[in-house]
Amino acid sequence: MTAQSSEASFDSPNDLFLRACRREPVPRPPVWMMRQAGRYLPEYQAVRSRAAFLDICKTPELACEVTLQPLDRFGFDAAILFSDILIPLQPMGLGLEFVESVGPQIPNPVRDRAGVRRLAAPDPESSMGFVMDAIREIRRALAGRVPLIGFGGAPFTMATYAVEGGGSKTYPHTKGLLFGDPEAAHALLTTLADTTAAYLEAQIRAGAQAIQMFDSWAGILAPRDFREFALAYARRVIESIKSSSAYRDNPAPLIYFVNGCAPYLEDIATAGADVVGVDWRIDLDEARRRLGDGVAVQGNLDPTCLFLEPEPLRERVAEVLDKAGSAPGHIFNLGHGVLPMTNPERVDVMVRAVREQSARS
Ligand code: 1CP
Repeated sequence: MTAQSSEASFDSPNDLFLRACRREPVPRPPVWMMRQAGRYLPEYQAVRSRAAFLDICKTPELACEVTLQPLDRFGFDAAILFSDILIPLQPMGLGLEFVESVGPQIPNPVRDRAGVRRLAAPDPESSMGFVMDAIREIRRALAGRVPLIGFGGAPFTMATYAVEGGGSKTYPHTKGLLFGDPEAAHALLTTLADTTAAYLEAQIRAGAQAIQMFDSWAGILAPRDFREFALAYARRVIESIKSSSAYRDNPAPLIYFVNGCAPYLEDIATAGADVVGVDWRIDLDEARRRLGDGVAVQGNLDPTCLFLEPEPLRERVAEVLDKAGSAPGHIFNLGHGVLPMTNPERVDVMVRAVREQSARS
């Protein structure tokens, strides 16, 4: 187990990530990786062979153990809570199962107004207290080593699962609802936004030091539909969090990640987030130009670059750093989650390359 960062000690906590989120100058860009705990790691598979996925999420000691695994192995500059964006769908009354080699299944999808009216607005502490317990447990275990990121799904991405009943490639039911009954769609998105805001505020109160909102599937929308059905509700969540007492006590930076963000960057800059997560389909110099200097950026190596041999992989890392430029406010990450078939040794190559190349420049 290698690559522990020299900053990551008890006497000098590593706050590079939080400083970069706030666009303060840092000696090198911090690095972490979306889905950094999970199936590509043999030590995660070992825990999974003893416990079902949802049981790991619901058992704070196990969630804590797998959250720390990638930090111990690679020395990332931030930890991310081990959980799933779909957790709130269960207390909302939609049900949630993870079926082996199929993926998430939502047994009671919502496809009409009556279904939207039946949705519960769960109290996060009483219905998802295990998430807040996991956050407190992870903060204790980290003891200041690196900051902890909490997260949730953005309302539109949550709606795709609530309406389709699982993952999808074409989203026929979701688009059917948006275009066929926009009023019902807006009611659903409002409920999801308010549930998400309360849930993320509870995470901040429990000790999450930054929050990432994943809009993994908003990239399927035409620009006007993105503004109406995705951005408006991401903004509603962000405004609610920023006016909460949890945020006043602990102003955790907010990251808004849209997979396939390139068509909408000017709009995304107005969401109110402190950091914008950028996928790999656009270069970071262009993304930064279009976002303006009011936000930091996070990204954006193509996750399949981790299948390359070490030397071409290092070149790809250098390219991302070069496009990000030297202005403050860049957090190195992949452009989407690490893929399950990734060789962990390549992740180590990537992390070392970020450190070495930024030391050179
Ligand atoms: O069998 C298993 O071990 C389950 C696989 C798995 C894991 C490890 C799922 C099912 N979720 C997770 C954890 C998870 N999910 C994390 C924590 C991992 C980490 O430490 O980094 C996070 C941040 C998520 C977030 C998540 N879940 C997103 C947003 C991120 C993204 O990749 O866009 C999404 C879309 C989900 C839904 C989901 N959960 C699991 C799967 C396989 C999926 C995708 C389903 C689909 O194809 O739509």
